[in-house]
Amino acid sequence: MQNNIIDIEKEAFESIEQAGDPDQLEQLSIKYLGRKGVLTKFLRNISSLPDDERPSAGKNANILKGKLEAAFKEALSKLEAVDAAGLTGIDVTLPGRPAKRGSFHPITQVAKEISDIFLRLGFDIAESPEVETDYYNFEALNIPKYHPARDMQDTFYVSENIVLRTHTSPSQPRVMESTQPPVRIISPGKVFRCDSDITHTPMFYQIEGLMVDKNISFGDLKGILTTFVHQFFDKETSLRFRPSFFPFTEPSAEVDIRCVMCKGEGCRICSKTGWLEVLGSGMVHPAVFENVGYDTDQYTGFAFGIGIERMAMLKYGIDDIRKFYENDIRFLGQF
Ligand code: 2NL
Repeated sequence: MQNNIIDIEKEAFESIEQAGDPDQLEQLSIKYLGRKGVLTKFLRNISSLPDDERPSAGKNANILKGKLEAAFKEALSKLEAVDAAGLTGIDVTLPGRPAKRGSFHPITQVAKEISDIFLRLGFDIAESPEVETDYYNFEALNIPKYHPARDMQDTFYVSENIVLRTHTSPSQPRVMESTQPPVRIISPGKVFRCDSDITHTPMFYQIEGLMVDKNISFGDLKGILTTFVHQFFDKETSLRFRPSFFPFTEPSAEVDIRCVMCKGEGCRICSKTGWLEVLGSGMVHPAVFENVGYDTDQYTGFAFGIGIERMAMLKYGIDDIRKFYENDIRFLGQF
């Protein structure tokens, strides 16, 4: 009998502690103290106990009755206070919802990744204005007036002699004018061309590179760009150097990699050729060196240009360049 009253007390206090609202408390109060309640029944049964147990059982049961009445009162006022604070139904011990963290734009991430590869190879970063003179954007790079690359359809003209730069190359003659070789720089940044479809946006990002010194050969160009492709994609990526033409390099070469989608089988992405063009490059044209005052008998160099969106599209299998600039958080949040 003694044990029984202790069990009732333990169970009752546990239930009171767990009660989440005044209704639950009311039910518990009926369960223990009501006319047919656990404690009431216990008191009623005392008369059937042996003589020597009756006094202490009655006393203990009455003490418990008092304790429970006080406990119900206290629990009810606590719940009402929570209610008054508008916190009903909120478990304040639950961990908070984590705040959403931002992330770098995929183009920023890829630009940094490409820059880091060249920084590790000893290149420095050179920046220059997005609004550029005709001279640095075209003339210095051996693109004369009336060259097709100057076509009004490609270039945004600010005035007759001022353009939005169509490549980041202008930072390179700017550096060469004021520095003697050796020169080893990359120029990342925004460029602008009047063009818009699934592979072109009027603003896009480029990283150009330039290396000038005595005895720089086409072998150095191949070595640096092969290292770059192996670090950016992976060491197993095959590549080829395909003859091409740019006004500012001679000879010129475009770099293709084995198609990342079909591994060379031929698919829609690589137009069934098994190869994907990733960048343009070449040995700097002597006319460019003459424009900046470099001695073409002493110095040679190579240069290259990488489209950042194109690299990001190939790396992540994205088929439409415009996705980068629609600012859809469901797309951007995946990187
Ligand atoms: C491409 C091609 C290229 C260069 C950029 C360059 C810069 C100087 C001198 C010579 Cl100062 N060349 N830059 C050279 C070859 C190709 O870019 O398709 N880019 C996305």
